[in-house]
Amino acid sequence: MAKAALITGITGQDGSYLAELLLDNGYEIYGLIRRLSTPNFTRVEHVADRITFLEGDLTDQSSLNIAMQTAQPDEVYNLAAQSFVATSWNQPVLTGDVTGLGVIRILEAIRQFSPDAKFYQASSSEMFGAAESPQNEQTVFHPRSPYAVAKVYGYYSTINYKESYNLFACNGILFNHESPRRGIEFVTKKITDGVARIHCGLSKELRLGNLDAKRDWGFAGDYVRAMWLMLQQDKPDDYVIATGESHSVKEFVDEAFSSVGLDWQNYVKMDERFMRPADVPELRGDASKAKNKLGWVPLTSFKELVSMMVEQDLIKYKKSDSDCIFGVKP
Ligand code: NDP
Ligand code: GDR
Repeated sequence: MAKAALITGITGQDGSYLAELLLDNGYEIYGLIRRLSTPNFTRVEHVADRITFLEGDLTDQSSLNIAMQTAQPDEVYNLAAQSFVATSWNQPVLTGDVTGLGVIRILEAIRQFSPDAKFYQASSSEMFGAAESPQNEQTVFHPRSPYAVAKVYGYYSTINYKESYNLFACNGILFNHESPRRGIEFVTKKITDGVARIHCGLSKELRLGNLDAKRDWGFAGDYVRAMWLMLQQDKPDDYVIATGESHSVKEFVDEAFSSVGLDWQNYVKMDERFMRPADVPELRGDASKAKNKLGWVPLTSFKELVSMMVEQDLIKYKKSDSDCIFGVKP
């Protein structure tokens, strides 16, 4: 019989790639979606007819209970979150509620209605924050944002429910992963979209914050494979997923502008509005445990990632190789 999976955050970047992977593996998929005045299926519309969507919200316990009872899943992937770090200073309470308490709510729904389901929690390298690089599963957390603090709560809740109720519950501690489907406010997508707009004459400049921050950037398509692998093991465990390489925002900018033959220094402007009250200087993960135990390695290089994203954004604005559509909005 086909396995059933419930994915929260299915309309997000990772949810869409994970849905594709699980469908390819013959799963029956249930996707939790929240009620919006304008439904947002952009990232999953190509597979929407193969997914059963269930209405629910991580802030609403009863909706999670109903979703769990309806789906009776073998596997639950909790990808939903208020995931934008910068917003977490403007909406710290909401971020704590969705990104932190939301994890306990979904664990409670599993405990009561589907205790044999295997659970994946989308934990984050942001939990390491100010800790020295490279970071692995033993590194002590030093979260630097309300988002990161909420993720630490979700991380320990996942371990606590495993220890208290013997649930099969895993944390994937994923470092930054990007793709052409990345939300526009995240720095990589903002840069590749900006490069495409400038290249097509739709913009003259790109305003950014801290160019010195370093991140370990991988490709989301590679990272959802690691999520799935964690739930195929005999025992639940926690894993760091990363490429092991870090690059500064400036290096990402340079690579993206160079790929269309432009010098970034002529276009990029520093803007205080995009600086954070407390930033994370460098994240660089050591994913040796995932390599040894899951057989997981990233397949996409930094250069391939940047060029994949720039290329997709150029297609969005270009009519042909030499022509750009004027006035198209991102
Ligand atoms: P996105 O921001 O692209 O997607 C977030 C998803 O959560 C969306 O589907 C969104 O729905 C949903 N959501 C938000 N609030 C609620 C709520 N109250 N109830 C139900 N659903 C909600 O995130 P990513 O795909 O990039 O990330 C997936 C997960 O992995 C997140 O938990 C993120 O924090 C974590 N993570 C991400 C990393 C990365 O580099 N991408 C790295 C490490 C961890 P809607 O479409 O309606 O807004
Ligand atoms: P991050 O991603 O905070 O690492 O969280 P983001 O792309 O937002 O920022 C990365 C770094 O770039 C610097 N930066 C800017 N960031 C944005 N968004 N906009 C700018 O203009 C800009 N200029 C410089 C930031 O200061 C930061 O240092 C992502 C999210 O996906 C989280 O959900 C996830 O948990 C972590 O990655 C791992």
